[in-house]
Amino acid sequence: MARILVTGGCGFIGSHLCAALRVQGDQVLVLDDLSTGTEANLAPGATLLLGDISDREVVREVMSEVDACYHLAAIASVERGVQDWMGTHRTNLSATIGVFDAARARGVPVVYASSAAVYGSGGTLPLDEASILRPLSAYGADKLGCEQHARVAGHVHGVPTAGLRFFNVFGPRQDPRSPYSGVISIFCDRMRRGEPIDVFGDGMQTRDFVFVGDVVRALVRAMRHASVTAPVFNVCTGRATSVLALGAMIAELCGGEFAVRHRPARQGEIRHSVGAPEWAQERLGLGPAVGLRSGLATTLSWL
Ligand code: NAD
Ligand code: UD2
Repeated sequence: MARILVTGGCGFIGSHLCAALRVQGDQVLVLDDLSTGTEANLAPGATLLLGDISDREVVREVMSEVDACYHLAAIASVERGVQDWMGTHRTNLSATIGVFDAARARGVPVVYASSAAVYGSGGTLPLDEASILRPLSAYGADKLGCEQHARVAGHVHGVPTAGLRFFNVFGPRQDPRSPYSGVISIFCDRMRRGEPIDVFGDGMQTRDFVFVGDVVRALVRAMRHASVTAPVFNVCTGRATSVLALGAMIAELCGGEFAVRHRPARQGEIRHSVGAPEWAQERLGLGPAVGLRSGLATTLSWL
């Protein structure tokens, strides 16, 4: 049984990860400030320490009690980075450096959440781990900063890390009520209530939607690959879906019509995003990803 720290363990992805770690018999300590997560998400048997990842003393103290760390706490929204550039930077990059710094005292391995947002635009699709990195948003730039500081953590301080570039993650427990939440949770919630959906821009932008169960499998496997060489892995499906096609698929599963209100395109928005999953699937020993339709059906049945 290992003692594991999960920052952001009361959030969407973190709560699923904590549940999986408990099932495999690990002792789980969650550090979360409940800014977007909820205590109701805390996995049975996990312990919650209410605190801010920017508080270096707190992070140092909890890191001294564990064998490994998953660092997922962040302000997980491109849009919030547009509204509050410095504030999101403090949580998304500075606090991550604090996590690596705390890990170096005992060489605690850290698996952390990066994002497809590091690729930005201009790369050849599908994006693989060697593709050009040109983030368009503060959120993407900070996630790229996390990857670069992970290399420093390994090279200078001997901290083993692995970064996972999640593409667009969806599934149960993604909060549909936050305007900053993922598009799938918002569309599912709206259509369930018979309300129109808002589509930013023309709706022909594409995303690679990956089910949360696949993300958890990648996280669990990635801990074995944490290394001072600071590897990064795509977590994606290789399938691109436009926002309008997504709306149509959810409407079909809900058995109804759907009404669209077009809104101006978001600032800092990426037009097309689809990843190449092969290298990560092979290295991490992962099976094929859950299909979008099947993942959507699971998500709708949770709502
Ligand atoms: P989430 O908002 O549901 O979870 C984040 C958790 O971190 C929440 O429980 C929140 O309360 C906590 N948190 C935020 N700031 C904190 C702070 N200063 N101190 C302590 N706790 C804090 O988001 P999520 O979708 O589960 O995202 C998890 C990670 O995965 C994030 O790093 C995010 O950037 C990354 N990611 C998510 C997606 C996605 O599609 N959901 C895609 C790429 C990367
Ligand atoms: C980015 C990252 C993703 C993750 C996420 C933060 C990319 C490609 N993806 O996701 O990896 O880090 O940020 O958790 O960088 N949309 C609508 N109507 C809505 C809501 C969204 O049209 O009501 C559109 C939106 O304009 C975008 C798409 O849906 O084109 C997906 O939006 P999102 O907010 O779910 O995620 P995105 O792509 O910004």
